[in-house]
Amino acid sequence: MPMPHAIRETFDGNDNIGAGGEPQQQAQANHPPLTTQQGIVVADNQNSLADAKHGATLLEDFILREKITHFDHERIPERVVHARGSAAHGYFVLTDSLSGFTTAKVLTETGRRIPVFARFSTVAGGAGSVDTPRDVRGFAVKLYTEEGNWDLVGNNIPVFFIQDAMKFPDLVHALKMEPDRAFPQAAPAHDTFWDLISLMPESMHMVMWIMSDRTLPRSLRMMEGFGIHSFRLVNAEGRSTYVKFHWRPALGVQSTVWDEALKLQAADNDYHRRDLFEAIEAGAFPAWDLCVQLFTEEQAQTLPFDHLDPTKIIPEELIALRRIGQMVLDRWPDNFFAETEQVAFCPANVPPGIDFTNDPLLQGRLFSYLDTQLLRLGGPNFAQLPINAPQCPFANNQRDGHMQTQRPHGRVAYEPSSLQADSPRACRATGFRHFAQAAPTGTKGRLRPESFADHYSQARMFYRSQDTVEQSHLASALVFELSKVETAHVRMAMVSHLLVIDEDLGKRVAQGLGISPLPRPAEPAMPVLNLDPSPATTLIGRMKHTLEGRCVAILADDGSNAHAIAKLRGALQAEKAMVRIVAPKIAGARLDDGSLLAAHGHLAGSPSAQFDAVAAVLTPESAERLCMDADAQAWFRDAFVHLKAIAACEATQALMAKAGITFDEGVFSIDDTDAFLEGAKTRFWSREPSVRSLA
Ligand code: HDD
Repeated sequence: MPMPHAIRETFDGNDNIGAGGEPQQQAQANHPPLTTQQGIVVADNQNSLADAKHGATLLEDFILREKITHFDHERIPERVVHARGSAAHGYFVLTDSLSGFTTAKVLTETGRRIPVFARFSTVAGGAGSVDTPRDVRGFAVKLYTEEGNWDLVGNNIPVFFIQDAMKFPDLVHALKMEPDRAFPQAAPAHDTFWDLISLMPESMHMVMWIMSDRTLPRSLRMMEGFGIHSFRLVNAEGRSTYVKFHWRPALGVQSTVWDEALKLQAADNDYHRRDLFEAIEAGAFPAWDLCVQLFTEEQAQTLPFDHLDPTKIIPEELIALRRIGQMVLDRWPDNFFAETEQVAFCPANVPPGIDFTNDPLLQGRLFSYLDTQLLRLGGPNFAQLPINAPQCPFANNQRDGHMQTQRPHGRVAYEPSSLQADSPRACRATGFRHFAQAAPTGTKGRLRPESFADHYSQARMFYRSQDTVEQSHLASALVFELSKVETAHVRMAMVSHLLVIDEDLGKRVAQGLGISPLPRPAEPAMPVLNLDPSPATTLIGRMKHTLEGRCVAILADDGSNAHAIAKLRGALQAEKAMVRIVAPKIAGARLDDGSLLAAHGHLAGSPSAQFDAVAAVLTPESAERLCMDADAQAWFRDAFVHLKAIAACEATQALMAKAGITFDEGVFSIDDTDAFLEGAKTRFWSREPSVRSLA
């Protein structure tokens, strides 16, 4: 009797597919022959070569050996930091020329599409770790300009932990899993991290940012990106202007709440990667504005801090952002390994007209990235990989090495030469010219400028700029993190720093940790300034009031009202929300008009943490049944405690009551579509004190 499926195994040799005929897909496709790496066509890709049935496998089987050897070598070392990442192709278009400031065509020639590849990453976790831990996100963009590759290798936070690259290995060793026990994975909440931080006051400003909701982005599409360091733009006359680069997401900034981020780790390890993939596949291409802060040496001298110190921002309120172009990501990579994994960024990759400053962190980075790629990608020819190769003509006299894929011709691999007319030559007119910076005078040594000594003023500015909800989140995050620290004196040391940043913050955290009496405040090297607040550093007030980019779930079951669902779905989609149907069974729901509504996810596997707002259209019978279901209760309860808008029909009220939901301004009747749509564009922060106690 034939098997019910199209594919049936056979056990007699060459062909493992057949069911009284090839499956249709097989028949229509035009498959190229499978070959070895040497181009030999393979006849049987299922069975090893043996000397008889039940016999020994023969060493002669070159096909088996090649296949397994290649497999054994498939992994390359993962990045020592930023190992977990997701990336996409796209383009950058300049809209406002900086021609007076730089010769770089990418920043002067408007209207051209420059191909880009952008990779977003977490820092601490391994390549197979989760997407939503509390962590800084890498924001690296490779622009394939016609004057060579420009890599803007930044983060979603505008400052860094340390002032000097010398400390980077210590920072990373302290941050990553502890070397004896190999945990925690992908999380800063442990002793070694906070031990180092508590002994390194220069990191206090960064600590404020990482304890804020910035490190819990709702989506990679809703994060800002920052080049962090001051770079230089250099114009045709050789004049330099300082520049800081900022990426601003078109969808606005948005973060999750901590409990939601934790639940997302359980619900979907790949939450951010999937979100980016699905958006691009759906044609909802994420976009970011490229903005610059431009300033002169004279302006820099008037700032109350040193802009060459990467633990400092220049508040937008002091030097405004100028929007100069937009990046759009519109194509998912064909192959994760070939592109996302093998892409090699390096802050030293800049086209003529962009140059570096003496920021000591930047200077160290200029060395580190090329060095790490040599190990990670196995030799000096990694720039020839398609994802890394420039998309402009390139030629030099570098030769040989592992995995050389080019076939340079001729006798000449040196310069100057007189033997070969087409050998490459340095070109003064268009070549990279380093900015002729006057060397500062002084004495050689392991030195740090006095102007780098203020570690607390901007930390205070950041904390005091946040609104009260954000301050509570930040204080609660510190309590959570430090509660995971087993060593009491490390907790104490951190509180003594916090008391300097802001006394109230220090007291809140001390109370949350049960520390009494308070430790003595740390002793800053210089007086802490009360800088003007910078509202641009906040998140909540700057969330964009839109459904675009957001995802709303509708819970339906057999018998649900087809009209109500269609009406709500249509209204949401008209405002560009992504709508996901959730049902108790993945086959979907048979609605009251007899139609089958296909489900995107089943209830137990689609927690509400994955959605920005939820709605339910149920029958009384279904609601009663779901009252006994813990997943259904959690679905509503979590949406409520994650401060999301909820719309429900009359029948669902009993289930909501069972889930402990009390009616407030964020809970709507399913009939009040307009109000729900407005609610789904935001979060109900006023609900928070009723659902969790914050520090
Ligand atoms: Fe770094 C990777 C961003 C300081 C050494 N870094 C890496 C990536 C990002 C950043 C986004 C991942 C790129 C990708 O997607 O492949 N790093 C930063 C920022 C820093 C910073 C914004 C401070 C402003 N990094 C920094 C220092 C050093 C490094 C001070 C060493 C002295 N970073 C590396 C590295 C990595 C890296 C070891 C690991 C993998 C790689 O380079 O390609 O070289």
